[in-house]
Amino acid sequence: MCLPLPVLYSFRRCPYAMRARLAIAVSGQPVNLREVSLRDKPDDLLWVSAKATVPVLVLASAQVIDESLDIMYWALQQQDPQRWLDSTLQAVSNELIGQCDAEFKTHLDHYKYADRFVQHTPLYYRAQAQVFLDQLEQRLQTSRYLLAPRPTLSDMAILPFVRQFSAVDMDWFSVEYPALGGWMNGLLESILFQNVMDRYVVWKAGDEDVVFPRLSS
Ligand SMILES: N[C@@H](CCC(=O)N[C@@H](CS)C(=O)NCC(=O)O)C(=O)O
Repeated sequence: MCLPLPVLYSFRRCPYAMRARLAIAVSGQPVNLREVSLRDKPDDLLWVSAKATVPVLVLASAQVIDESLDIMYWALQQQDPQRWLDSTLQAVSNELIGQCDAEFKTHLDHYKYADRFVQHTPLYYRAQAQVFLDQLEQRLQTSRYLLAPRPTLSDMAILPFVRQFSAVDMDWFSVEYPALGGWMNGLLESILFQNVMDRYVVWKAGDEDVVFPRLSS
């Protein structure tokens, strides 16, 4: 008997959901995707995860995984055809992703929504975020990807956040971060990234299941 597919509650533009979808897509493990409106979250999501952030993955066993990095690990543990997981890189990978999710994400939000954080100017917040980005730029001077000559977990976990940062002022970003910009654009142009940015209509209870990734893509 076939087990039902895991259910992924997702939001297309959320960087955490993007990283989860990247790992799910590369793993080849299909899921039923439920696109969520953050302003009107479905009860089914609130029931399985009281903290009600996306992404959330509900396995056939009813186990709930509600942290994006844990979803990435789960997917890659099913299958990791591009070897994103590399135990020799795990410590440095955790460190880099940890910095992204803590300090950098905070500075990024302040920079992106500077009109809501008027204690400082946008350029102040941008300079704070740059501490992390400078580190990435430096790594990419000597390595094609952040930790290896091929993409690994940290590239894919960090990419959606660099993308968000770059979009605030793309002209400035491209000049300031040539290596990081090249790295980002190469990954954004990949079929994999394009697949994870497919559009899904907002799910509501009773809707038919929609499989991610789409077979045609
Ligand atoms: N630590 C969580 C963070 C997820 C998160 O904050 N997602 C945002 C959307 S990008 C969210 O769901 N926010 C709740 C809301 O907007 O109501 C993870 O890594 O999955």
